[in-house]
Amino acid sequence: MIDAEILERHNRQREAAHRRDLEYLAERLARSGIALEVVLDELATFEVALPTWAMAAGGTRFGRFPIPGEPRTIFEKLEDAAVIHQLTRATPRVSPHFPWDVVDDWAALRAHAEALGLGFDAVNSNTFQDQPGQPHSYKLGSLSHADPAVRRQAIAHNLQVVAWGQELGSTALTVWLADGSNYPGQMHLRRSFERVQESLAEIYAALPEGWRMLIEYKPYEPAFYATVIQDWGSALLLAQALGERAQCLVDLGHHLPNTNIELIVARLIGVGKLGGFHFNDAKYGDDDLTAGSIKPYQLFLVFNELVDAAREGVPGFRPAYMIDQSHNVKDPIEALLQTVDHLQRAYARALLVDREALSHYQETGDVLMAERTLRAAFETDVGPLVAEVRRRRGGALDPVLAFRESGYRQQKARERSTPATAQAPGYA
Ligand SMILES: [Mn+2]
Repeated sequence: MIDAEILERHNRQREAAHRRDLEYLAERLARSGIALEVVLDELATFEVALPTWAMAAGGTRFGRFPIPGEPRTIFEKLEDAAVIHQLTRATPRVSPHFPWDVVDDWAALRAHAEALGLGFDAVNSNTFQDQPGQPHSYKLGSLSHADPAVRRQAIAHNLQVVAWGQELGSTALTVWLADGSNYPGQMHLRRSFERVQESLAEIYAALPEGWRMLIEYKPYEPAFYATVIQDWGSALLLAQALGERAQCLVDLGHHLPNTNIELIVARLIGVGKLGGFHFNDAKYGDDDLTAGSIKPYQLFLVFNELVDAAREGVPGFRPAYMIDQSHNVKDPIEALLQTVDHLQRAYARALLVDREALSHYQETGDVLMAERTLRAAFETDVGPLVAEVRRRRGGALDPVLAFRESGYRQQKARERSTPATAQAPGYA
């Protein structure tokens, strides 16, 4: 964690300017009939889970450039996650990935997280790579594999992941499958989907009380011809066939270029099947860039649908918000601090949309004014709003700068200079 004095000094130095910015914004919003305090209260409810796999430098198939001080174990990843929560006050949970995050002592891991003020969000299974010593290979698929023995192994892994998740207090399983084919003829298109559905049904039937299954789709990669769960339609078919506790997970990077993602979000909300998000951004494919870095207007339009559904009180609407990014050139902690800020800004802007006016313009066919209503909210500088929410909850006015002022990374570069030999808990 960062020294509380450093954080206090950071906020003190910026407080006067921040107050002036906030007063100006409050006055502007009041002119539009929006109460600052109401927006602040709603904004303070926003929480997003951090991915354990994004705490260290990512890489591409060409290479990886590690940074000094990056975490070597799940225990160290949690330490870094705690710093992000300390500065943003919006990331109280982490989403683990198994078997990457498997430990010998689950009670120790849970206690470590609790001591850091963290809990666990959805657990992720992994049947997209082979693990040392596993009897069957996933080279040609897992839950869709033609060989029932491979399917059984993949089902057993998912059940094991759920059991590990129970140890940590998680209540959701995210399934993303790499299953698919690289060449026409390689895989029976219909039967492979049926086999996935049958396999998922076995996992679904074994879900503990209160658990949800989140089904993630992706158009291509690593399967370059046909992916079994390639789009929201496929994920929705599976979720509907499985039952009420199965829902779809929208990873913003898992769409072909120019796809209208907010429309997909609206469709899934409409049928009660929006389970959650993996936030990130993309220019071309599954680029795993910082959320809101490439298409901020799209991110706002997605949040506009979410706020619209929340305001309307759509039954069963409680999507799980998670981040799924790969930080290849930015410091991962800084990139995640920036991501949380971008998400909060998108949410804040969506909260400012004059929904009554928008509805009126939609009903009366005033295209220009309807669009202008959305843009007015999008173009509002909501920086002071998100900073104020952080300040009130004990976070930093400017998380990235506070992080840099703290010298946390340099300190970890000294402490984490030797390769980890064991996943020994770093807490006492
Ligand atoms: Mn994802």
